[in-house]
Amino acid sequence: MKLSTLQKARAAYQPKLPLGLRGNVEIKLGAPTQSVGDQEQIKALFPNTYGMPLVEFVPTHTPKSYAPMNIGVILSGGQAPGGHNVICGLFDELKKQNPASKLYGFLMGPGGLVDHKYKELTADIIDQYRNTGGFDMIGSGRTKLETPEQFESGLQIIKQLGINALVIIGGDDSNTNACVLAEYYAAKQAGVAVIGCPKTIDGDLKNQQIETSFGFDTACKTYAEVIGNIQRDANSARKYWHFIKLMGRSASHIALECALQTQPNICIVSEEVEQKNMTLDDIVEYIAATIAKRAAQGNNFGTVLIPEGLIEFIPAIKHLIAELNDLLSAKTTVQATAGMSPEQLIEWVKQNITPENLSTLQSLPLGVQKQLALDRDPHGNVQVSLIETEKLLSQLVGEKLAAWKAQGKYTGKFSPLHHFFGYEGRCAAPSNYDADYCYALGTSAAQLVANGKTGYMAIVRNTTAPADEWIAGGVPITMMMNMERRNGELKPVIRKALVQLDAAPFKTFAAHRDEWAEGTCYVYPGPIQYWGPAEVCDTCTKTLALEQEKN
Ligand code: FBP
Repeated sequence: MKLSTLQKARAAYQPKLPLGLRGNVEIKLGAPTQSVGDQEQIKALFPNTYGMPLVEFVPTHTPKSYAPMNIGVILSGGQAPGGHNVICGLFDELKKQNPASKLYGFLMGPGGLVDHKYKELTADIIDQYRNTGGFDMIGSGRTKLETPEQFESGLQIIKQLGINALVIIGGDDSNTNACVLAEYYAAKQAGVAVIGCPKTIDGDLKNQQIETSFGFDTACKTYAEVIGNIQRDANSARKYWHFIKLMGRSASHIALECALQTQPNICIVSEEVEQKNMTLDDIVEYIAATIAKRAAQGNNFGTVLIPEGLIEFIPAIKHLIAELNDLLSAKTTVQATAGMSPEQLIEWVKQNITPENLSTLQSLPLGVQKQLALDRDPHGNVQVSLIETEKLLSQLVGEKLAAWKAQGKYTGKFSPLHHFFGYEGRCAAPSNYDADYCYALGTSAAQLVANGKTGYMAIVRNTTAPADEWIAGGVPITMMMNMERRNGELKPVIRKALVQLDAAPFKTFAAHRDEWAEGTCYVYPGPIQYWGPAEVCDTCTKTLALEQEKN
């Protein structure tokens, strides 16, 4: 692999570790835990991994000896900056504990475990990926680990390679599955631990214990840089309205963080749309009204940030999707629609949903109808990254402005341009924050394994303080679970963290948005910096800073 000059220089960066993970490490156990909801049901489903205590790693003068052990690592789901550093931290700690230990990477996601595709990760491989973006060291995938057949197939290769623990680096769904796997192996006394790591650019895997999921920091800074560049262009040429969709499958954390960093004219927050019971037309009206107000001041340009998951939060569309999910996952539907073409299937769907949902479906362009009715990812989610909400909104806004023009209510000029930022940021070279955070997560994961833990997620807290003061440890995955309806069935899942409308990040945005809408208050954050003053290079996201301020 040919490295760029920047990559070579960046490879030499030594991620900062919390004091608690630097030298000899001791484990401190907290009180027993409870799940965030549905305690009795979660306890019954996870008898071997429920109620375990929180774990913290603290420095000690007493050296400890570690027997050699083998760990298997899996990258699961969408790429997020810093994944390679989790593996590097895991590798370095494992070898530090005992140089005879081995790290195996399962290839292309959880499927690699099931299909026995793996490679041993040696120092020469690891060294090529230090502080790099991407998941290409071992690849990632979205195979869902959920059946006993998959677990048993995994166990065969685990036994063959003498693996003591699996570390699964993933989002909420993957960590839920990691917990199911941990429970399965624990119940069987299979002698293999399962540890999770909180990954996703979406920022929605966070709670009392997890401050943020890794990758959110770098992805948002990357998008904010480009949004800033677009805003500067818009403010220079003064002729385009830019409709910018931002990734984030469900929650609007990325859009909100980018808004806090760049101060656009408009940012839609899905969670607010849902809370205010807004229709698609309400959103269109709000955007069009802002465009008209700016036009009245001679400003026929601006920026609109749109969260990727918006469509699923518009209450009428949400009801429609809920009915479609139940309908499409029912065994009777699978039998009745076997062998149908997509066109036949969509017709069948239209004949089998309630009149109310049918009229919502038919109010949408055909392409969006197909997306909602047909395409699902392996976890049963609508593939929102494929729905062109930015174009849908700008088309509807254009129609509304044209109608207002005909009525003499609007005299501006509306020239929209469209962007979708998602894949551009998911593999960016990690910011110092993500490089450090991920390396510490990997180190923590190795410590959890060394201390005989299973069913835990590696965590690092207090990350708004200097890295020395970060607190590393583990949280039982069952602690983050509740029961939710998925594909027509109640399932134990990690509770997804949506944008809280009463929390500081949204409140800060809401306090300023009217000023940003009519004025031109753009901020141009510029590119991520790796070398220079700490206030430029080592800052966290505004979301995290604002959330932690309250504590
Ligand atoms: P994860 O939750 O697996 O981290 O993935 C998140 C994400 O990046 C979303 O923002 C986006 O909707 C989705 O992945 C896109 O999926 P794919 O990579 O399969 O196109």
